[in-house]
Amino acid sequence: MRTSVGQPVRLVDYRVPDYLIEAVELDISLDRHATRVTSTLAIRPNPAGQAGVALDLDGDELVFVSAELDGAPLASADFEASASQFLLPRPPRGPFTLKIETRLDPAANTKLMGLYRSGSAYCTQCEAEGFRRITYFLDRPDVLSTYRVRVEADRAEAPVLLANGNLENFGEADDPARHWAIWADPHKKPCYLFALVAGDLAHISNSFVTASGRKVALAIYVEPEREERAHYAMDALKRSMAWDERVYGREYDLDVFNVVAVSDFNMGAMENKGLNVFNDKYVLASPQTATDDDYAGIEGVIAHEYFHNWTGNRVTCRDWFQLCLKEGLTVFRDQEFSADMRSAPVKRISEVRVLRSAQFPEDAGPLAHNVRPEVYNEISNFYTATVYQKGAEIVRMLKRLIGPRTFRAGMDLYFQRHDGTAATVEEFIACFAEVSGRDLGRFMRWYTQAGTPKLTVRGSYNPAERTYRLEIVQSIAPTPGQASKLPMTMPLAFGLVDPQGGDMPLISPDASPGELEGGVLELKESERTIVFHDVPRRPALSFLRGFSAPVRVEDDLTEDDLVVLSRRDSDNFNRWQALQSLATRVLLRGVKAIRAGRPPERNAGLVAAFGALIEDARLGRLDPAFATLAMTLPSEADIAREIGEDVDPDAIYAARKTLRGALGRAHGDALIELHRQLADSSPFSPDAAAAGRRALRNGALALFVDGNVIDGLALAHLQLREADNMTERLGALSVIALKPSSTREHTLDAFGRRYAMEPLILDKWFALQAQIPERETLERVEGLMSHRGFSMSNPNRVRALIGGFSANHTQFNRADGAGFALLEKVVVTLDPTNPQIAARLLTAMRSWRSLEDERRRQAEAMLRRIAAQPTLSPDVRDIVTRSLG
Ligand code: B3K
Ligand code: ZN
Repeated sequence: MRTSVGQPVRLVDYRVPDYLIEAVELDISLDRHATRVTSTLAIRPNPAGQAGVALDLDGDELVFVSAELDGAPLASADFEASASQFLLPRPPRGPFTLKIETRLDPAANTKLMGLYRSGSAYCTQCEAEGFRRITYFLDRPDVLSTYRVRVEADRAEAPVLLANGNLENFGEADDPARHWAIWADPHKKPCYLFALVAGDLAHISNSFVTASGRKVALAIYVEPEREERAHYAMDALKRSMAWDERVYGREYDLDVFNVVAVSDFNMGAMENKGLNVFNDKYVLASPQTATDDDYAGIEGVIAHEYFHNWTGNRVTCRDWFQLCLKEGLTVFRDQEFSADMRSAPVKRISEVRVLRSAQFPEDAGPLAHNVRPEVYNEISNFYTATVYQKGAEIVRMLKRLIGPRTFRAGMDLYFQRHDGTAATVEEFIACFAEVSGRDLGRFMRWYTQAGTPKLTVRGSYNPAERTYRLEIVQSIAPTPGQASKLPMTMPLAFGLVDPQGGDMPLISPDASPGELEGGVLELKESERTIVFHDVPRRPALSFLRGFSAPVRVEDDLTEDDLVVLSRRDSDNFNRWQALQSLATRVLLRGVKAIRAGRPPERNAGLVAAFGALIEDARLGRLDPAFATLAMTLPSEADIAREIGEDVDPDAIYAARKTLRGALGRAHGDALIELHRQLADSSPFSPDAAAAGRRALRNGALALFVDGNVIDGLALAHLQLREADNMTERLGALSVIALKPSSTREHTLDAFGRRYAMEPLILDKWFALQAQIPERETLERVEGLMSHRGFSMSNPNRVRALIGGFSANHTQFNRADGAGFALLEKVVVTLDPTNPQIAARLLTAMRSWRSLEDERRRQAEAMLRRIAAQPTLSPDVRDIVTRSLG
């Protein structure tokens, strides 16, 4: 499946490879500008492929040096080698050995794909198509090989030499200033899982004994002096290993497991076999440098990459269209892990917030695509919220539909049947169909139809008959290339909440036997009506408990129902949802009022609900982490998404600010008391309970400030001075930064100076300033681009400052287009050096069509200016073309 530039790759064109590469021997002699790579490939024709065709290996910006076939140099007439291809037009009919030498310049590799330099170390990133930037290869995930890798480097420059698998041998090179190590990976793997790291790195070590009694040596490598910050990641790794054994029966399968943290990385982390490479943001933590969210992020990403060892590595993907097979499934597994480690309802709410804020807009805009896409121009652009988060939701629904025991049986069958192979989504689903005896054909549509389904839900109570009638209709709006959609199977968890307390029994002749036992209805068609009997009084419908399907719901609940649910629902997710829905209604009316020149209403129900919430939190009747989320109003982007069209960000901002002000004023005393009560003098612990209390304390402070600016800012300064951890320090700094005051600039400067040598903390400082909802923010961001701590070549810095600015709803979407123009400048500047990050930044334009006229015009003009650039990377070209399409 070689991609010629500009040619889309299509799922229907998949063909098995014509050649297989059984074994790979790599000899890599590292040098900053002239690394020599000798690759010896044991190749044989694939009996299932076409016989006698040319061998066509992928390359990308490679410098060819020499080639040998079965030990003899190849004559120039017998092959073709260019930067992007090595072609053997007439390969031998049987097995043969091909040896190719290439030369690389890692120091000049700014794309951070292939072999590159990060700080003083060499490292690699191969997924999806980076291996071809190291050597010529069949760079596709269905070509699985064993690897033996000799790495050689200058001893002083790179005392540490790592690659995948187990360490086989090491020694001194002919040149005594250099040394080498040989790593061998016995497990067959696709080349995207290849990794090599070399440099002057420090490490911490530990060990894990597997369920069958094998001892695995664990190590985490970091920049020297950073070792102390790696212990939490190590702890998370050991918990992940134990969890995968306990919950999925999956053991680790090598003698060593190494993790390396690097500071220049295009993504979060990478699951290379036995040698995970991480963005240092997801490894390094200490109470002084990391927030509780950082700790949770580390736990989740460490688990995610570790879990890939089975879902991704042992069973990999046949082709990149199947990406969700490893990513959606592994996200689901890491979500379950974090839910087990922390509070499950809080975790679920956080997941749904991410899904709604990142995936729903993608699914509703021009970049919408199937969870399993059918065509792509640039695969790097498909590592999306749809593939990851919606992909995880599909697995979650599957588990709910067939039950946990059958789900586990299906997973066991999947591992047993596909271990050591490259699988497809169909093969995955077939395992569950087999163990459950169900036809999952309709369920498969979740993979093949883009767009978020909408459920219209109507409930009516008949007091004379004591019946409650529930009608559900599903519909999906057209998405690019898909005009009409078919109904999809989904589990709908629900309950009928008695306003006097408790759930009512679910009795209905319309349900299939056993269906209602777990309070889950299965929707299979576009409509379903069900009548419940013996319903003593009108219930409040608690629909889509636990967010059992990734859909939008349009219901007919009254605001009184929402208040009842927010207080009484046995499902914590829906208690949170009820308050969100109530606040959303109030905010939508507020936006309308503001646009019509009227003041927004003061909603007594919502004010009272917040009062009850704060009171419950103060009396310890609520999990603090849950109370924090319940107290968080829908974001500006959430409200924009609800409005859907003709969006005016300034009106949204004003409505939200007014409401927060009213809530902060109405409950000022209670908030200040809650804040005081949550002060914690015990030693710092990153555990979920302590983190929840800090989150609530920050939340109480922020809401208090919104209603009581002067007293609030004084309290924030006090918290900033007294804090002994980054969560409270940053919580205080945020409220100070987001409000104009005479002390703001001084406070921000002092923070920036204090952490001048801490890039990951500066990222927080960049992001925070980029989010200030004021007109001057644009100039501030431009100024920060020249800050000593900022670098356009570091993805974390760019994501913090520019990504942070694109999330600033009022300022990025400024009516004069200056916000879009800033993003344009960055995208065009970054594109030649790091196209992946440039393309990713540009996806901030994904909802441009929902803006009001003037802003929409400005957004379109910006996209057209980028599209008109004479040279663009395939990455940015793809995003801009689809965004305009
Ligand atoms: N599999 C990698 C992502 C690779 C992205 C390539 N553009 C990390 C992960 O999802 O675990
Ligand atoms: Zn992943």
